[in-house]
Amino acid sequence: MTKSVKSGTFRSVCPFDCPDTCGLSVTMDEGIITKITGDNEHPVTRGAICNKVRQLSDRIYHPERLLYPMRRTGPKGTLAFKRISWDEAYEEITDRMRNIIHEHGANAILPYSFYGNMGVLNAEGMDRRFFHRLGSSRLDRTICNAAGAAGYKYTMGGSIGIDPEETVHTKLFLIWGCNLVSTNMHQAMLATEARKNGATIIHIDVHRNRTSAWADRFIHVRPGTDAALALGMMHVIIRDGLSDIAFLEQHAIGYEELAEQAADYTPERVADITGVPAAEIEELARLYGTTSPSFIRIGNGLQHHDNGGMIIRTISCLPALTGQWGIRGGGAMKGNSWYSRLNGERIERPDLLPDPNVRTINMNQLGDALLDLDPPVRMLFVYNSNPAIVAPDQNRVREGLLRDDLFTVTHDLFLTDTCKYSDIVLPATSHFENMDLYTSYWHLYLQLHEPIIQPMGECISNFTLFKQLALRLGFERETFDISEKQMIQEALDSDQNPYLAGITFEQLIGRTWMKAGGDNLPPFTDRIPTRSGKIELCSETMLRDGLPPLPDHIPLREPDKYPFWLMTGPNHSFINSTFANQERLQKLEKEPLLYIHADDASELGMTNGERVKIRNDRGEAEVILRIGTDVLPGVLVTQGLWWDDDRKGIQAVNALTSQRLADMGGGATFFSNRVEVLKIDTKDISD
Ligand SMILES: Nc1nc2c(c(=O)[nH]1)N[C@H]1C(S)=C(S)[C@@H](COP(=O)(O)OP(=O)(O)OC[C@H]3O[C@@H](n4cnc5c(=O)[nH]c(N)nc54)[C@H](O)[C@@H]3O)O[C@H]1N2
Ligand SMILES: Nc1nc2c(c(=O)[nH]1)N[C@H]1C(S)=C(S)[C@@H](COP(=O)(O)OP(=O)(O)OC[C@H]3O[C@@H](n4cnc5c(=O)[nH]c(N)nc54)[C@H](O)[C@@H]3O)O[C@H]1N2
Ligand code: SF4
Ligand SMILES: [Mo]
Repeated sequence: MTKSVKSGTFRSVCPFDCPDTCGLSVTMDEGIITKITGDNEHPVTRGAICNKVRQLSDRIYHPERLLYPMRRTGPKGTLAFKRISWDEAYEEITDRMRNIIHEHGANAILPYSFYGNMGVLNAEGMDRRFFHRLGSSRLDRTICNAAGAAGYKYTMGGSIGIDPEETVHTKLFLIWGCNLVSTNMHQAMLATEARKNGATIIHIDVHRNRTSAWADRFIHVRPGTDAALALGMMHVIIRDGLSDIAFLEQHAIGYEELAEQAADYTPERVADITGVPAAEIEELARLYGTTSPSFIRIGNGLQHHDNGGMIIRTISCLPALTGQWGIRGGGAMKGNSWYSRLNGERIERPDLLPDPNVRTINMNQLGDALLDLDPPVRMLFVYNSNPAIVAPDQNRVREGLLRDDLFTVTHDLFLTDTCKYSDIVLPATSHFENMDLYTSYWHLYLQLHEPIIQPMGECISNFTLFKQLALRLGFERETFDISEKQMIQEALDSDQNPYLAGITFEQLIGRTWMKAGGDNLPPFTDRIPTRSGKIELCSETMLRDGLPPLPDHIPLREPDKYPFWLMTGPNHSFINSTFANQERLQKLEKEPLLYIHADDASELGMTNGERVKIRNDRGEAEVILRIGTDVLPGVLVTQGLWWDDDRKGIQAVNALTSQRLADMGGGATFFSNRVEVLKIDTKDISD
């Protein structure tokens, strides 16, 4: 029975790429959404959601939402499109696909997607199955957490942390390279609850931001030096006899080697590297070494550096040193996707690949892939992503997108900057219009979503789009002509993951959410998924992978040509580039700001509120100066992935970032940038 003409309150799930994956409560009046709040009964959401999603109906009913397929009628990079029918769109796309495959081979086609919608069917379900069967080039989806996931895995074996609900018992929080007041608000709620019971919250960051204002203490660190800070803490903990030897003997390997390594990281040396005074390092280490349970929330900021994998690998060794795993509320968390991992093989069907050795393209190197690869990419199929804004080295990406012999299809809800470079633009439904299954990469609840409104205009879901394309290309009906329900059942049918035992489609329909591992997920099991089954403080696997086996500080690699380090992170009111076209949220963010230290600004003769240019060899962007002491001298921070369109030709920050990969996992290096700051009226003299 359709709910679309109903009035009342309905359950939904937040689909965005945010760890909190909230349960939503949606009020409808005759089929129209009138109010969105947090679900009071959801155990983690507990009625609270962020301002962005409280305003989500602005996005759903936005006058600029794409409602019909369109074909490009003018030059690439402009907004010249005309409406076409779905039949025309399908015919053109499938004809192109057949011709490209015939003339150049299927690997000339490249999908490009990320997590604009986190639902498994729409982000890693029918789409993946389709491209596997097509035989296109594969995309390595490394833009977010690849380096950190690899680094954490070397220590802990997988994306396993503690259940965040347990952190209400924590006594000491280290919020490390995570702006969680903006990016993981329910972790802030849980920590605030713990604080009422006496917990202390310490924020370690390069930027004194909203999270620092909420925390009890702030530790200001230089960019990319956190591995040294963690090693300095280990130095003090080991030196002062604060290690939990009994725990280490039972659950870890490599303690002696690590102790030898940490011996070199004296507080004085670490102070030189990090900018954190030696006395502060001593104090932090002793507090961490003597407080239990302690919990480290490891953020994504750290891994967007050249050395991000090693930083996270190093920090994730700390809880073992003081035996925190296994104590309620103790341990760490970088991500928790291990617990709710679905049957990916079954739904994505990599076995359908005609050539299992087909090339894989790292999504952080899209610019080079479009411009330099041989054989060239001839069709780019974008969905769930906005690469013209989010991918590094934007000018190279756009140069690639401008190629006359590249055919680009983009499926989205809006005419994004990427759409402007596309030959065919297809309208996507919002998640409210679809069935899907959601897992979180932070909490442990799986949530089923049933559609609550009718598709708008001629919008279709990713699931339907790729199913239709498959059927029109004559792919096997038994594999592609399936329902959403069937694919959800396949996803949940996993004997590989014991934490999903008892979680079925039928059970979820009745309850909406179910917790992976039930209510008693052990915070630490005797065997973790590393090679040794133990926490690997010294890692043979790393050695085999050509990496140093022990935690270490490895300096950033961006050449020293320009005077400042620039960090380009997300902001409070957008999710990546999603929401950046909504007026009310734009107004809250005002303009892209550049945080600079007062000494640097005065040396440059610049004043607060001045519009300035940041530039390097890759590109430039304009920002408004915010002078103070929120960043250290020599460091700059800007936040938010603003659209170019709305900024009258001023480039977005990824004009400045590099396609260079991080030390592990093929991760992105968005934060390891060197730039200079120029007055707008000053001629560039550095060329
Ligand atoms: N409001 C909002 N929420 C979001 C998103 C969003 O865009 N907006 N995006 C979502 C996504 S996809 C992700 S991946 C997460 C990201 O959210 P977080 O995990 O919070 O990661 P970032 O905000 O990228 O960076 C976190 C912090 O790292 C700091 N940082 C940068 N370099 C260093 C360093 O070298 N050392 C230290 N100690 N700190 C450093 C930055 O100043 C920043 O405060 O948030 C998700 N939630
Ligand atoms: N400089 C810099 N760059 C960054 C980052 C940074 O911190 N600094 N963060 C990086 C990180 S961590 C991430 S995760 C990436 C995120 O990069 P993306 O995943 O590309 O994120 P968004 O910009 O939110 O773009 C998602 C797009 O998907 C569309 N979409 C939403 N739902 C659907 C759907 O159901 N179907 C289809 N077809 N489309 C849909 C949205 O409208 C939106 O245009 O950006 C990265 N880029
Ligand atoms: S964006 Fe994050 S905090 Fe906001 S409603 Fe969605 S899941 Fe919750
Ligand atoms: Mo991300």
